[in-house]
Amino acid sequence: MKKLPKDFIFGGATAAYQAEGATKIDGKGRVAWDTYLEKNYWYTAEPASDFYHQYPIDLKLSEQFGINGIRISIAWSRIFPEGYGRVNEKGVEFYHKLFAECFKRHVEPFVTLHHFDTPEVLHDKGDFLNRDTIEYFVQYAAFCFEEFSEVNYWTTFNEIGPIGDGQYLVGKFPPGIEYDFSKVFQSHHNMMLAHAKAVKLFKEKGYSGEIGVVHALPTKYPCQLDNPKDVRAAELEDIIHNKFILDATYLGEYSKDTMDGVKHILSVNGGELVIEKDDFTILRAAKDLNDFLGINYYMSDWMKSFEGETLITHNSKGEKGKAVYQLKGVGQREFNVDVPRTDWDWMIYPKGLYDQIMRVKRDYPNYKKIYITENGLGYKDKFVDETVYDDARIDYVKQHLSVIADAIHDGANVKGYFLWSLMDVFSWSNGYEKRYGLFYVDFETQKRYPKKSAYWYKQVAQTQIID
Ligand code: BGP
Repeated sequence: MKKLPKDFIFGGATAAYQAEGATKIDGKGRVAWDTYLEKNYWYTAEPASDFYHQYPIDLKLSEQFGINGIRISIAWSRIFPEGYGRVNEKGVEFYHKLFAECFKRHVEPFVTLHHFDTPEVLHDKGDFLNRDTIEYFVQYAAFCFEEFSEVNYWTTFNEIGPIGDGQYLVGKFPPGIEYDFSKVFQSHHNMMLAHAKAVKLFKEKGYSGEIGVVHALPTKYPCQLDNPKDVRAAELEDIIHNKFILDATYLGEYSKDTMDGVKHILSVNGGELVIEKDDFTILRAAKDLNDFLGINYYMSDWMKSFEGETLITHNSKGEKGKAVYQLKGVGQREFNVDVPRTDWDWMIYPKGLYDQIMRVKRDYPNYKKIYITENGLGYKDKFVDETVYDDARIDYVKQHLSVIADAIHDGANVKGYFLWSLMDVFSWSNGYEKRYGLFYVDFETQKRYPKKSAYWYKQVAQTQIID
């Protein structure tokens, strides 16, 4: 029998833009996604899950289903419609009400300041490639720390890695630029500076509560362990997605291995990474101040050597086998390995989560604790009998909880798990068809229906027993 600790958090995760809807009311400013979805996709962020109005229902359900933590993000543009300057009081009021409801329902809010939704005004000026945005982010963070003193757990950013990748490599996030490695690393670097500055400020001002960052950490394996070229391909992929930002977070600089990899990738693909004089001083000042690391983990990848031009085909409609991912000077993802994958070509490999947790413990011993802040199965759920019999999701979550228990047993300090997603939300580049929730959302009526997984999760949360 596998069991998780008594004080373990069994949470559900959400993000403002994917859940709230209400993009045009109560003074909210535009974000780049508003325009980008209208132009490039077959859906928009309206109505999303109408969390802006339905949150009392979602939190009531959370309480009923034993969920004792929720990841929520604040929409920066609800507070500062132009990114800085004028404060929108209605936005402030909304989040106070939302947090109060969380506490009323005994669901601890873990609050993220930025979950992919930079205000459009700042995005248009280069987003985090423009260093001014770093300062505007810190001002926004400072405002939130002061205003929302009821919050106990703060996260600066959600997934600095996938933001850079989505915006400048895959090109499926606004502004939709493809294959620009120098922008990828620059965005990662600048966002890490913003994180470090916000953390330092939080600690210097002596706010109560904890602060950390959420990184997506997909594990990278070589296809053939005895092929040095495959091994190198996996190392380089790991630098792009994981090691660069982990180094920035916990070393306050980039290790020699990391920088060698970055230089190699930029020498092959062109461009540069600009690191200014004081940047490492800024990163170092925060490296030991992170109270926790959030790990989002969905998949692992198998890498093999590749000689050729970059080509990425994003599988946005869940047509299994459509994804192509090969990077010049880096390597190629091999999907044809003996591992199950989702319709969106995400390789399901729970052991990858164990390996990633143990890697953080081994390579970054100044980490204090870990929350698994996202994990879950994207699925084309079938709604029957007013529910979804989502055994595949139960199986997925069970396997991942099980390796978390193993990691704890082996000495890692993991304190909680947030299933993505609490209720169905839309997926950034895949729409409303890719569902993850414990609660099925009828997007027409906005009614919620607990799925089979919700009943299963409740039992695990109550007993801490996984199987
Ligand atoms: C993470 C994001 C979430 C969520 C999740 C699932 O990268 O933090 O916001 O979207 O992935 O991804 P997707 O919606 O692409 O399936």
